[in-house]
Formats: sequence, C-alpha cells, structure tokens
Amino acid sequence: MISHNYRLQFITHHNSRYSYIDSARLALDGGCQWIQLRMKNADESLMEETAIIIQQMCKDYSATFIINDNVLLAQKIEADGVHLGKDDMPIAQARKILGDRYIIGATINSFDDALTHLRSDTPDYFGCGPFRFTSTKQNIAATLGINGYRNIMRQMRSSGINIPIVAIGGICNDDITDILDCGINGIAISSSVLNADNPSAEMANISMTISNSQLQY
Ligand code: TZP
Ligand code: MG
Repeated sequence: MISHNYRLQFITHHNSRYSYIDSARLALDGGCQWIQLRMKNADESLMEETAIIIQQMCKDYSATFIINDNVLLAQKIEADGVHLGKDDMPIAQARKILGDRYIIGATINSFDDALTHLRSDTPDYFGCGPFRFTSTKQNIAATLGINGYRNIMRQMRSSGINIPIVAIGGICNDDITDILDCGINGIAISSSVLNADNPSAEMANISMTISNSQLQY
C-alpha cells in the first residue's frame, strides 16, 4: 500500500518571488511531506549545494527528499530517491547504482510509456501527466485531463499493474478530488502553491483535500 507521503509531492520551482530553497521551505511549512528538487539546467555544484540544504530541511520535517534527473547526485548525498523522465537514465541502470533502498519515480504521459519503463525495471511510482497545460515544464506533452487519467487507470488495472500513480501538471486544489476519483494515488504540484498569496496555507489546504479524499479509499 502506498504510504501517506506519496499522496502529495511538491516540485521545487524558482520564480521571481521564491528561490528553490524558499519554495521547499514553504511547502514543508504547509505540511507537505515529500519534496522533489527540480533544478533544470542548473550548474552541478549549485545543485549539490541546494540539494544538501533542502535535504537537511526535509530531515528536520521528517519528509522525503528526492532529486529530479540526477542519479549520481542522489547517490552522493544519500537522498531518498530520484525522479527519472523518459529521456533520463533507464530505471534498471538507476536501480543498479542506487539499490533497493532508494525511491525511483518515472514519468509517463501514456499507458504505453509505462510499458516502456517496465521493460527496463519497476519504478516505485509513476508521475503521470500533464493533467493540464503548465508553463513550469518546457516541451510539455499533450494534456490528459480527467478522461486521460480514467483511460490510463483502466489500462493499468486490466493489465494488473499496481504501481502507485502520481498525477502532475497544472493541478490546483479544486482538481484534486476528481483526479483521485479516477483511482490516482497521489498528486504532485508546484505553481498553484507558489502562485498563491500564502503558499504554505495553500499547501495546507491541498493536504487537507487529499486527507479528506483519502477517507474514501
Ligand atoms: N512534469 C510534468 S508537469 C510538471 C512536471 C515537472 C510541472 C508541475 O508543476 P506545476 O506548476 O504544478 O504544473
Ligand atoms: Mg528528467
């Protein structure tokens, strides 16, 4: 069974208001228990410095800390795991480097993407999206919407695939109940929290929505 942590993941994003570190702190203050450090195109040493600071913050909050793309950095600093996109290191290779103790998440935009990853190895969760258009990620795939999630979850069930699925991409608090109703296990979020007047309060609202929905499953 999916642990509570997996139900809500915050993806760091640098914007004009908040640095990566501040964005992670705001999410943790709002009760998020799982942070993914995503620092696209960042210099390696800056990424490592930032990762070490956010990793310690996560430890202080007993939260899970994973790193986008960078398997070797996750290994070096002993993060909790990595998130791999479709063009990143194959899961089997990452698993060989990291072993079973690390969380490995993998991006899918379709059911076929899940099958492609599974030909390599089994991840701990799939990040599935985008739910709707978002400017947080460049070169975004076609949006799935609720119907896309329903179809993917139906295909997962009929194929006997029980890997937790985390929805991502332009998700706001108001979307969450409908998304979880599709059988999706968790939500990953960035801009709707950071664009809120009070990001920590928004994260707390989102966490509450997920806890309330959880009562149904
Ligand atoms: N992958 C698909 S959408 C996305 C990523 C990393 C960005 C998620 O952030 P937001 O701001 O919640 O759309
Ligand atoms: Mg990637």
